Amino acid sequence: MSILFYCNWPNADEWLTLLRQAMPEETIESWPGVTNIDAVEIALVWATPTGFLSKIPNLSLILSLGAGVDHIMADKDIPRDVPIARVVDPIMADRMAEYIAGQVLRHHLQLDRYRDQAGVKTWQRHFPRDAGKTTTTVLGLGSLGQRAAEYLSCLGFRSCGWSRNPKTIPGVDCYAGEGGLGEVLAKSQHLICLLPLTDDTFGILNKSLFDQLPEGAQIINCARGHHLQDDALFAALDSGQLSEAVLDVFVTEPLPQDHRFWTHPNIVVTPHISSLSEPTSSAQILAQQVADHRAGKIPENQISLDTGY
Ligand code: OXD
Repeated sequence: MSILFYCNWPNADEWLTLLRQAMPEETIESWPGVTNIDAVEIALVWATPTGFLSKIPNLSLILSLGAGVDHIMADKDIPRDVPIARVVDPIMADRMAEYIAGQVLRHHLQLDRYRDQAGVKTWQRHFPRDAGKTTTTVLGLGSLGQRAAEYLSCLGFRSCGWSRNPKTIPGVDCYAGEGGLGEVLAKSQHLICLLPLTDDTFGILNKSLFDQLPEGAQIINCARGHHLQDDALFAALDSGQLSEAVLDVFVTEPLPQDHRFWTHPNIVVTPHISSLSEPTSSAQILAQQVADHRAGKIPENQISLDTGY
């Protein structure tokens, strides 16, 4: 019985080598070089085409190569009885937290302003708001969101977090549900989106949400491009309701050359690097999930088909 590996990332060969090293007893074949589809029991995947997984007759486990599973859930034909799990890698959580802390601090300390001033040899000081009087809010308190909120708390910000269901995280003020969202938005100078992409969160970064933030807030989207309504963002930036948007994820990646995001003075574009997967450690985590499944145990970080995360 074999494992199918489906991945179109530029470093797919490196992943395959590391996965084979992490589970030498398994036969891992990379699509399209699979010799016998009937023998495939486990699929390690990223962004398979619609209907692909449902054509594997003896599939008993689907593992996402990344933290997100929206690339699997988007396929309405996925076999409903096959468990799906995702990689939760502490290294990725640290990378995400560092990226977010960096973007919040750059904005908070007005570092871009000094870079521009240096360009015209201007010596002018701007006093930052105290971190302790500045609220940062992470929407989505999964493993990545929780780590980011903890980091911001360690940096001295008033760190808040919001999730659908109540959570408790030391050092973080946690809000939940519809009511909690309005309450926390009203005080968030920095709003970070790390929500899973589901029917409920599609387009959540919209006019109504931006209007509830304090004027001049910064938003950071490290979740998925579909969380954001582009026209609402441009309007909020142009009116000053938002001072800056940091975007690391896009509906189309790479971001097309002619996209307006590239040229807006208050949008920072990065190429989906906020939490790059680390194949060395992720291969070990995937190998453990495979071993658990082979031993008849529920693999860690299984997702629910009902909630989509
Ligand atoms: C992921 C991602 O989901 O890189 O892992 O976006």
